Amino acid sequence: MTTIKVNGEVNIQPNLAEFEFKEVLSSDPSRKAVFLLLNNKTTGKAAILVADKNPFVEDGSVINEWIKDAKLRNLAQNDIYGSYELLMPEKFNAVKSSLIYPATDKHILKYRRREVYMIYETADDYKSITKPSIKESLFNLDWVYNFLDHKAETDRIVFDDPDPNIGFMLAPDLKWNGVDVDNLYLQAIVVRRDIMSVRELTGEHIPLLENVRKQVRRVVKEKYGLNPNQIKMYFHYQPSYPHLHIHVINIKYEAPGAGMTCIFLDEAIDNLKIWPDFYQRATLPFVGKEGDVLLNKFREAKRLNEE
Ligand code: G7M
Repeated sequence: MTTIKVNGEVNIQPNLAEFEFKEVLSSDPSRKAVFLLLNNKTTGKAAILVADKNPFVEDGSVINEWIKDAKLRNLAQNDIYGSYELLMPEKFNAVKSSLIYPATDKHILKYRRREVYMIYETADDYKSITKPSIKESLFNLDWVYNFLDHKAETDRIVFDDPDPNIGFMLAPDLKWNGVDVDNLYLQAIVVRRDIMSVRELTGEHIPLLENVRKQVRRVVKEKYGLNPNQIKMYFHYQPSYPHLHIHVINIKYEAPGAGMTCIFLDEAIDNLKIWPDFYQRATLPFVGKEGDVLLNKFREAKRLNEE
Protein backbone atom coordinates (compact mmCIF):
# COMPACT_ATOMS: atom_id res chain seq x y z
CA MET A 1 0.00 0.00 0.00
CA THR A 2 1.21 3.50 -0.77
CA THR A 3 0.12 6.51 1.22
CA ILE A 4 -0.91 9.43 -0.96
CA LYS A 5 -2.33 12.86 -0.20
CA VAL A 6 -5.35 14.08 -2.13
CA ASN A 7 -6.50 17.60 -1.28
CA GLY A 8 -4.69 17.42 2.04
CA GLU A 9 -6.39 14.12 2.90
CA VAL A 10 -4.31 11.06 3.58
CA ASN A 11 -5.41 8.21 1.37
CA ILE A 12 -4.16 4.69 1.05
CA GLN A 13 -3.51 3.75 -2.55
CA PRO A 14 -3.76 -0.03 -2.78
CA ASN A 15 -1.43 -2.04 -4.94
CA LEU A 16 -3.26 -5.01 -6.45
CA ALA A 17 -0.06 -7.08 -6.58
CA GLU A 18 -0.33 -7.37 -2.79
CA PHE A 19 -3.51 -9.41 -3.18
CA GLU A 20 -4.26 -12.90 -4.40
CA PHE A 21 -7.46 -14.35 -5.79
CA LYS A 22 -9.69 -16.32 -3.39
CA GLU A 23 -13.13 -16.66 -4.93
CA VAL A 24 -15.59 -15.28 -7.48
CA LEU A 25 -18.40 -14.08 -5.21
CA SER A 26 -20.69 -13.37 -8.14
CA SER A 27 -20.70 -11.96 -11.63
CA ASP A 28 -23.07 -10.29 -14.01
CA PRO A 29 -22.15 -11.10 -17.62
CA SER A 30 -24.77 -8.74 -19.08
CA ARG A 31 -23.27 -5.84 -17.10
CA LYS A 32 -19.73 -7.14 -17.71
CA ALA A 33 -19.10 -7.07 -13.99
CA VAL A 34 -17.35 -9.41 -11.63
CA PHE A 35 -17.19 -9.39 -7.82
CA LEU A 36 -14.00 -10.97 -6.52
CA LEU A 37 -12.90 -11.98 -3.06
CA LEU A 38 -9.17 -11.33 -2.63
CA ASN A 39 -6.73 -11.93 0.17
CA ASN A 40 -3.91 -9.59 1.17
CA LYS A 41 -0.74 -11.70 1.07
CA THR A 42 0.89 -9.75 3.93
CA THR A 43 -1.95 -9.03 6.34
CA GLY A 44 -4.16 -12.01 5.47
CA LYS A 45 -7.15 -9.65 5.44
CA ALA A 46 -9.95 -9.96 2.91
CA ALA A 47 -10.73 -7.49 0.14
CA ILE A 48 -13.54 -7.26 -2.39
CA LEU A 49 -12.79 -6.03 -5.88
CA VAL A 50 -15.74 -5.00 -8.01
CA ALA A 51 -14.72 -4.65 -11.66
CA ASP A 52 -17.43 -3.20 -13.84
CA LYS A 53 -16.87 -2.24 -17.49
CA ASN A 54 -18.01 1.23 -18.48
CA PRO A 55 -20.56 1.57 -21.27
CA PHE A 56 -19.29 3.05 -24.53
CA VAL A 57 -19.42 6.82 -24.68
CA GLU A 58 -21.68 8.00 -27.49
CA ASP A 59 -19.92 11.33 -28.05
CA GLY A 60 -18.67 11.39 -31.67
CA SER A 61 -15.47 13.30 -30.86
CA VAL A 62 -14.54 10.69 -28.23
CA ILE A 63 -15.29 7.86 -30.68
CA ASN A 64 -13.10 9.52 -33.33
CA GLU A 65 -10.31 9.77 -30.77
CA TRP A 66 -10.25 6.00 -30.08
CA ILE A 67 -11.01 4.93 -33.64
CA LYS A 68 -7.78 6.45 -34.93
CA ASP A 69 -5.58 4.36 -32.60
CA ALA A 70 -7.68 1.21 -32.16
CA LYS A 71 -6.62 -2.06 -33.80
CA LEU A 72 -8.70 -4.86 -35.25
CA ARG A 73 -7.52 -8.44 -34.65
CA ASN A 74 -9.07 -10.65 -37.27
CA LEU A 75 -10.96 -13.76 -36.12
CA ALA A 76 -12.81 -14.73 -39.26
CA GLN A 77 -13.76 -13.34 -42.64
CA ASN A 78 -16.53 -14.46 -44.97
CA ASP A 79 -17.53 -12.37 -47.95
CA ILE A 80 -18.26 -8.87 -46.62
CA TYR A 81 -18.60 -10.12 -43.00
CA GLY A 82 -15.61 -9.77 -40.70
CA SER A 83 -15.32 -10.87 -37.09
CA TYR A 84 -12.71 -9.11 -34.97
CA GLU A 85 -11.44 -8.36 -31.55
CA LEU A 86 -11.25 -4.62 -31.15
CA LEU A 87 -8.15 -3.55 -29.26
CA MET A 88 -8.91 -0.14 -27.78
CA PRO A 89 -6.11 2.31 -26.90
CA GLU A 90 -5.19 1.99 -23.21
CA LYS A 91 -6.77 5.33 -22.27
CA PHE A 92 -10.22 4.04 -23.30
CA ASN A 93 -9.77 0.60 -21.84
CA ALA A 94 -10.07 1.37 -18.14
CA VAL A 95 -12.42 -0.85 -16.14
CA LYS A 96 -14.34 1.01 -13.45
CA SER A 97 -13.71 -0.71 -10.15
CA SER A 98 -14.03 -0.39 -6.42
CA LEU A 99 -12.03 -2.08 -3.73
CA ILE A 100 -13.31 -2.64 -0.21
CA TYR A 101 -10.37 -3.31 2.09
CA PRO A 102 -10.35 -4.64 4.71
CA ALA A 103 -13.73 -6.20 3.91
CA THR A 104 -15.90 -7.52 6.76
CA ASP A 105 -17.89 -10.77 6.65
CA LYS A 106 -20.98 -8.61 6.12
CA HIS A 107 -19.44 -7.09 2.96
CA ILE A 108 -18.49 -10.54 1.67
CA LEU A 109 -22.03 -11.76 2.24
CA LYS A 110 -23.45 -8.70 0.49
CA TYR A 111 -21.57 -9.47 -2.74
CA ARG A 112 -21.99 -13.26 -2.66
CA ARG A 113 -24.57 -14.71 -5.04
CA ARG A 114 -27.52 -15.92 -2.94
CA GLU A 115 -31.19 -16.88 -3.04
CA VAL A 116 -33.46 -13.84 -2.78
CA TYR A 117 -36.95 -13.55 -1.27
CA MET A 118 -39.67 -10.90 -1.13
CA ILE A 119 -40.39 -9.67 2.38
CA TYR A 120 -43.46 -7.57 3.12
CA GLU A 121 -42.57 -5.42 6.12
CA THR A 122 -45.61 -4.04 7.95
CA ALA A 123 -45.31 -1.01 10.25
CA ASP A 124 -45.35 -3.40 13.23
CA ASP A 125 -42.60 -5.54 11.66
CA TYR A 126 -40.49 -2.41 11.35
CA LYS A 127 -40.90 -1.60 15.05
CA SER A 128 -40.44 -5.11 16.37
CA ILE A 129 -37.99 -6.71 13.89
CA THR A 130 -36.21 -4.25 11.58
CA LYS A 131 -35.49 -1.22 13.74
CA PRO A 132 -33.99 -3.12 16.70
CA SER A 133 -31.61 -4.98 14.37
CA ILE A 134 -30.51 -2.12 12.11
CA LYS A 135 -27.07 -1.77 13.68
CA GLU A 136 -26.48 -5.49 13.23
CA SER A 137 -27.98 -5.80 9.77
CA LEU A 138 -26.79 -2.64 7.98
CA PHE A 139 -23.31 -1.20 7.41
CA ASN A 140 -21.66 1.46 9.53
CA LEU A 141 -21.84 5.09 8.49
CA ASP A 142 -18.17 6.09 8.64
CA TRP A 143 -17.98 6.90 4.94
CA VAL A 144 -21.20 8.99 5.09
CA TYR A 145 -19.92 11.06 8.04
CA ASN A 146 -16.46 11.43 6.45
CA PHE A 147 -18.22 12.81 3.42
CA LEU A 148 -20.55 15.17 5.34
CA ASP A 149 -17.63 16.35 7.50
CA HIS A 150 -15.50 17.07 4.42
CA LYS A 151 -12.94 14.46 5.42
CA ALA A 152 -13.21 12.35 2.26
CA GLU A 153 -14.23 12.75 -1.38
CA THR A 154 -13.96 16.54 -1.01
CA ASP A 155 -12.82 16.87 -4.61
CA ARG A 156 -15.91 14.96 -5.79
CA ILE A 157 -18.57 17.20 -4.24
CA VAL A 158 -20.95 18.37 -6.94
CA PHE A 159 -23.22 20.47 -4.73
CA ASP A 160 -23.33 21.34 -1.05
CA ASP A 161 -26.30 22.85 0.78
CA PRO A 162 -25.28 22.92 4.47
CA ASP A 163 -28.72 23.85 5.88
CA PRO A 164 -29.19 21.69 9.02
CA ASN A 165 -32.83 20.88 8.21
CA ILE A 166 -33.21 20.78 4.44
CA GLY A 167 -29.56 20.58 3.34
CA PHE A 168 -27.77 17.76 1.50
CA MET A 169 -24.56 17.03 -0.33
CA LEU A 170 -24.39 15.68 -3.87
CA ALA A 171 -21.49 13.59 -5.19
CA PRO A 172 -20.85 10.77 -7.66
CA ASP A 173 -21.80 7.36 -6.37
CA LEU A 174 -18.83 5.10 -5.74
CA LYS A 175 -19.90 3.16 -8.85
CA TRP A 176 -19.66 6.17 -11.21
CA ASN A 177 -16.50 7.66 -12.67
CA GLY A 178 -18.06 11.13 -12.54
CA VAL A 179 -17.52 11.72 -16.25
CA ASP A 180 -19.70 9.64 -18.60
CA VAL A 181 -23.13 11.23 -18.46
CA ASP A 182 -24.71 8.16 -20.11
CA ASN A 183 -24.27 6.30 -16.85
CA LEU A 184 -24.58 9.26 -14.51
CA TYR A 185 -25.02 8.04 -10.95
CA LEU A 186 -25.02 10.50 -8.05
CA GLN A 187 -25.87 10.27 -4.39
CA ALA A 188 -27.72 13.06 -2.54
CA ILE A 189 -26.84 12.56 1.12
CA VAL A 190 -28.92 14.59 3.56
CA VAL A 191 -27.22 16.68 6.25
CA ARG A 192 -29.66 15.51 8.98
CA ARG A 193 -28.36 12.47 10.79
CA ASP A 194 -31.62 11.36 12.41
CA ILE A 195 -33.46 9.82 9.44
CA MET A 196 -32.43 6.22 8.81
CA SER A 197 -34.51 5.51 5.72
CA VAL A 198 -37.67 6.28 3.79
CA ARG A 199 -39.55 4.38 6.53
CA GLU A 200 -38.90 7.25 8.95
CA LEU A 201 -40.11 10.05 6.68
CA THR A 202 -43.12 12.10 7.76
CA GLY A 203 -44.90 15.23 6.48
CA GLU A 204 -42.30 17.22 8.43
CA HIS A 205 -39.66 16.17 5.90
CA ILE A 206 -41.46 17.40 2.77
CA PRO A 207 -39.40 20.66 2.60
CA LEU A 208 -36.20 18.60 2.76
CA LEU A 209 -37.32 16.27 -0.03
CA GLU A 210 -38.57 19.14 -2.18
CA ASN A 211 -35.28 20.96 -1.70
CA VAL A 212 -33.36 17.86 -2.86
CA ARG A 213 -35.62 17.47 -5.89
CA LYS A 214 -35.40 21.11 -6.91
CA GLN A 215 -31.66 21.59 -6.43
CA VAL A 216 -30.65 18.23 -7.94
CA ARG A 217 -32.72 18.94 -11.04
CA ARG A 218 -31.08 22.34 -11.42
CA VAL A 219 -27.52 21.14 -10.80
CA VAL A 220 -27.84 18.09 -13.06
CA LYS A 221 -29.19 20.29 -15.86
CA GLU A 222 -26.45 22.92 -15.43
CA LYS A 223 -23.53 20.57 -14.94
CA TYR A 224 -24.43 17.52 -17.02
CA GLY A 225 -27.02 18.85 -19.50
CA LEU A 226 -29.74 16.36 -18.50
CA ASN A 227 -33.35 17.51 -18.16
CA PRO A 228 -35.46 16.52 -15.13
CA ASN A 229 -37.26 13.96 -17.31
CA GLN A 230 -33.97 12.25 -18.15
CA ILE A 231 -33.06 11.31 -14.58
CA LYS A 232 -34.69 9.31 -11.86
CA MET A 233 -34.38 9.89 -8.13
CA TYR A 234 -35.20 7.14 -5.69
CA PHE A 235 -34.56 5.54 -2.31
CA HIS A 236 -33.61 1.91 -1.84
CA TYR A 237 -35.62 -0.06 0.64
CA GLN A 238 -33.95 -1.52 2.63
CA PRO A 239 -30.90 0.66 2.12
CA SER A 240 -27.42 -0.66 2.96
CA TYR A 241 -26.64 2.41 5.07
CA PRO A 242 -29.05 3.78 7.72
CA HIS A 243 -28.76 7.45 6.76
CA LEU A 244 -31.20 9.01 4.31
CA HIS A 245 -29.74 9.23 0.79
CA ILE A 246 -31.28 9.52 -2.63
CA HIS A 247 -29.97 7.79 -5.76
CA VAL A 248 -29.88 10.05 -8.82
CA ILE A 249 -29.32 8.24 -12.12
CA ASN A 250 -29.59 8.71 -15.86
CA ILE A 251 -32.72 6.76 -16.87
CA LYS A 252 -30.77 5.29 -19.80
CA TYR A 253 -28.54 3.49 -17.36
CA GLU A 254 -29.61 0.25 -15.76
CA ALA A 255 -27.98 0.73 -12.39
CA PRO A 256 -26.69 -2.23 -10.46
CA GLY A 257 -29.00 -2.98 -7.58
CA ALA A 258 -31.99 -2.23 -9.79
CA GLY A 259 -33.41 -5.57 -8.63
CA MET A 260 -33.81 -3.97 -5.21
CA THR A 261 -37.01 -2.28 -4.19
CA CYS A 262 -36.91 1.38 -5.19
CA ILE A 263 -39.24 4.14 -4.00
CA PHE A 264 -39.26 7.20 -6.22
CA LEU A 265 -38.65 10.57 -4.60
CA ASP A 266 -41.69 12.05 -6.39
CA GLU A 267 -43.86 9.22 -5.12
CA ALA A 268 -42.62 9.70 -1.54
CA ILE A 269 -43.33 13.44 -1.66
CA ASP A 270 -46.84 12.80 -3.01
CA ASN A 271 -47.59 10.11 -0.44
CA LEU A 272 -46.47 12.37 2.41
CA LYS A 273 -48.57 15.25 1.09
CA ILE A 274 -51.67 13.06 1.07
CA TRP A 275 -50.91 11.16 4.29
CA PRO A 276 -48.13 12.72 6.44
CA ASP A 277 -47.80 9.43 8.36
CA PHE A 278 -47.89 7.19 5.26
CA TYR A 279 -44.49 5.59 5.93
CA GLN A 280 -45.37 4.97 9.58
CA ARG A 281 -48.38 2.90 8.46
CA ALA A 282 -47.61 1.37 5.08
CA THR A 283 -46.39 -2.13 4.31
CA LEU A 284 -43.08 -1.75 2.47
CA PRO A 285 -41.81 -4.67 0.41
CA PHE A 286 -38.12 -5.39 0.09
CA VAL A 287 -35.82 -8.09 -1.21
CA GLY A 288 -33.98 -10.14 1.39
CA LYS A 289 -31.03 -12.38 0.65
CA GLU A 290 -30.32 -15.76 2.21
CA GLY A 291 -27.87 -15.25 5.08
CA ASP A 292 -28.89 -11.62 5.80
CA VAL A 293 -29.32 -10.84 9.48
CA LEU A 294 -32.66 -9.21 8.73
CA LEU A 295 -33.96 -12.12 6.69
CA ASN A 296 -33.09 -14.47 9.56
CA LYS A 297 -34.99 -12.24 12.02
CA PHE A 298 -38.06 -12.26 9.77
CA ARG A 299 -37.73 -16.04 9.46
CA GLU A 300 -37.55 -16.47 13.27
CA ALA A 301 -40.67 -14.29 13.60
CA LYS A 302 -42.40 -16.50 10.96
CA ARG A 303 -42.93 -13.44 8.76
CA LEU A 304 -41.39 -14.86 5.57
CA ASN A 305 -44.45 -16.52 4.00
CA GLU A 306 -42.43 -19.71 3.67
CA GLU A 307 -45.32 -22.16 4.08
O1 G7M B 1 -28.54 0.52 -1.09
P1 G7M B 1 -28.24 1.93 -0.64
O2 G7M B 1 -29.39 2.86 -0.93
O3 G7M B 1 -27.81 2.04 0.80
O4 G7M B 1 -27.04 2.41 -1.57
C1 G7M B 1 -25.90 3.05 -1.10
C2 G7M B 1 -25.14 3.64 -2.28
O5 G7M B 1 -23.99 4.31 -1.76
C3 G7M B 1 -24.63 2.61 -3.28
O6 G7M B 1 -25.09 2.94 -4.58
C4 G7M B 1 -23.10 2.69 -3.15
O7 G7M B 1 -22.42 2.51 -4.38
C5 G7M B 1 -22.89 4.09 -2.60
N1 G7M B 1 -21.66 4.17 -1.79
C6 G7M B 1 -21.25 3.27 -0.89
N2 G7M B 1 -20.08 3.70 -0.34
C7 G7M B 1 -19.35 2.98 0.68
C8 G7M B 1 -19.76 4.90 -0.91
C9 G7M B 1 -18.67 5.80 -0.74
O8 G7M B 1 -17.74 5.62 0.05
N3 G7M B 1 -18.72 6.94 -1.51
C10 G7M B 1 -19.73 7.18 -2.41
N4 G7M B 1 -19.66 8.29 -3.13
N5 G7M B 1 -20.76 6.32 -2.58
C11 G7M B 1 -20.78 5.19 -1.83
